[in-house]
Amino acid sequence: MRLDDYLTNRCDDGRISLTEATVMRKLAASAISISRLIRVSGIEADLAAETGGANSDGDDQKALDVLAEEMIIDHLKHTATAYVLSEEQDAPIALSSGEGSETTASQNDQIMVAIDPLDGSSNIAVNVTVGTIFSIMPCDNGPIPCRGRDQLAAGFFTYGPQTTLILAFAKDAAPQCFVLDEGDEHFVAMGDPVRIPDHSNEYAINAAYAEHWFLPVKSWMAEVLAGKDGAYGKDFRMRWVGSMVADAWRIFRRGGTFLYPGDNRKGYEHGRLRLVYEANPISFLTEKAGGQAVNGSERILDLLPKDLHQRTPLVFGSAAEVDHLIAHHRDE
Ligand code: AHM
Ligand code: MG
Repeated sequence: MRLDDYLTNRCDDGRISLTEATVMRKLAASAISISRLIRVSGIEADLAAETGGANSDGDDQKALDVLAEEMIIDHLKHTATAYVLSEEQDAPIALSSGEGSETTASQNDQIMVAIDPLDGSSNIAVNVTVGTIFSIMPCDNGPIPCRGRDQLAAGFFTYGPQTTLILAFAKDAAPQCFVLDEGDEHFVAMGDPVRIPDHSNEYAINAAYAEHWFLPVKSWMAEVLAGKDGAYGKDFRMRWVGSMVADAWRIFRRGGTFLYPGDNRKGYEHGRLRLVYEANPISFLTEKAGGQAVNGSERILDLLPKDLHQRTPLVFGSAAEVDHLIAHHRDE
């Protein structure tokens, strides 16, 4: 089934509003443009941008994450999106739905979209998967992000060997995966709704920071490394792409645990990932898929964002494996 029909069905059965369907169609259209841009000119454009380069016409070239953000904003103009919150911007971007709006949303229906336009963008120059993360939120009191549990929808695209999408709306029982197909014109549903297996023997963490970790993560890691003869009682494999979207896609397809904890490097006390742009949408999808997402001991979706760019430690994935990590935090 095409994404278009999938959204129409959800509108028809009242699960989502026309506003949400329209915004999702626009996000998909912008992802198709970003995917093409990366394939055609990704590496050259990004390298040129790093050196402040210009193209053959003498135009300044922009880094791909800025181009990706511009594409998304252009697509969301003339929808009921009142604000875009972007990881790349200090302040919310106000959009006026105004004339030519494709939905008839009243002021009350207006929504807000938070985006990480190109997650893992440093990986483009080495031809490794990157992606776009989005969160659709109500916009009742201006550009103030809601708790993760109150998101209307969330998902992410990956631009890798395949261009993919995983998506869930608030009233969905589980997320659905899509792949870009049919001459790169349409997203098509892949298989059944997503369910993350409760158990896994794969984890993802940047172990280069091990000496800086706080005690709960150190003691969890010691158990993991002890393998089947230790307290955990099983052997593990490690995977770390360095693009959270790529690690997350793998976990949604076959289970596993992802960790970007806080550590005692200056500025990393709360990890690296942003609550509004990264942790909330990933955690929304994770819980819909039967997994768990926490900052160590607290559920990510219960955290109240205090700052647009606030960071949070993030652990998500297979429910039983995340339980182990939570137990280490309680023990400390
Ligand atoms: P970004 O949004 O600036 O791309 O940063 C987020 C990325 C994640 O995709 C990835 O998991 C992490 O940063 C990698 O960080 P590190 O280089 O510290 O391992
Ligand atoms: Mg990111």
